[in-house]
Amino acid sequence: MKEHLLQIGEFPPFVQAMIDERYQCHHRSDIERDEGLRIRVRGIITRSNYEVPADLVRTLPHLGIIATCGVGYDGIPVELARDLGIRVTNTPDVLNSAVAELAIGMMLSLLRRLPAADRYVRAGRWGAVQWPLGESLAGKRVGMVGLGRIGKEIAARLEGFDVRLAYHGRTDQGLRYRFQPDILALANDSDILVVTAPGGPATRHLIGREVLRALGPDAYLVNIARGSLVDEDSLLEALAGGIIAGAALDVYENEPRIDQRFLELENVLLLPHIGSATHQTRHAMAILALNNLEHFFRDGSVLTPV
Ligand code: 8YV
Repeated sequence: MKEHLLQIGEFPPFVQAMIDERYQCHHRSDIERDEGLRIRVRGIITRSNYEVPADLVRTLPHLGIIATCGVGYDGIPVELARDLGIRVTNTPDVLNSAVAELAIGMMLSLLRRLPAADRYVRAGRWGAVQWPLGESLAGKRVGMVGLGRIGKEIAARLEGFDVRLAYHGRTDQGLRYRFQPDILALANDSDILVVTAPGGPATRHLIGREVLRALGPDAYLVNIARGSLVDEDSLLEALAGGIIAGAALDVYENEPRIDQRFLELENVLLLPHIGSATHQTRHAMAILALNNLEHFFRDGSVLTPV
């Protein structure tokens, strides 16, 4: 007999097939129609870019585990889950490379204006209009805002690009990269500021008007973490007003209905939250999430608790 799960969010077809092979999945609309289903739900499977509402969790009397595909859990009521004895699991590490690779691609796309160069060729402008020079990544000062698992993977890859690395975070980790306890000082001393810190109330709008002004008119912002870390009104003002040179965003305060003002700007690269979006990575994340569920239903244990 398959365990019943509440599924929040859409999964790639191959992942959905893996889930359906093992579990009987219901969506929120199903359990709102049928109270009998509500009491049968013992687990939630979700993705880290979806929210698991606290009021929903409270209505599932036999819920024992919330398993997310993703490393972030800022959309999950973790404290409530803890109070109710509900395990919460994520999928750390298996997505580090994919996210780090994308961050490097975002930086190169910004500095060499790769999307605009592609459009220039496709528009038949090559030969008619000279393509403007870009910026080298080599020699740049890169400031990492947060140096956790993913930040360290980005930094390790950047070492091959002959950049100067520094980082801001809660503590000095004693690494070979310079620690900067003051985020304004880090921004002031960076050509590229890369945001990799976790989302949540503690980091909301960490990147605001002051940090952007400290970053300066020849510098760039890259956000591969969570939209909540950046005050988007300040960012939009900085991009439109030349306060910073440009930005590359994979995450936004409101996904997928992002602030339409971004679409009017040429100096921002807009990606649709694809940090972990590779076949290999999503497969590994699904396996880990399913292994968490399997362990829990077998003996109450989990592999990667948050
Ligand atoms: C997930 C994310 O990787 O991992 C995270 O925290 O930001 C998300 O991109 C994605 O939703 C796959 O489940």
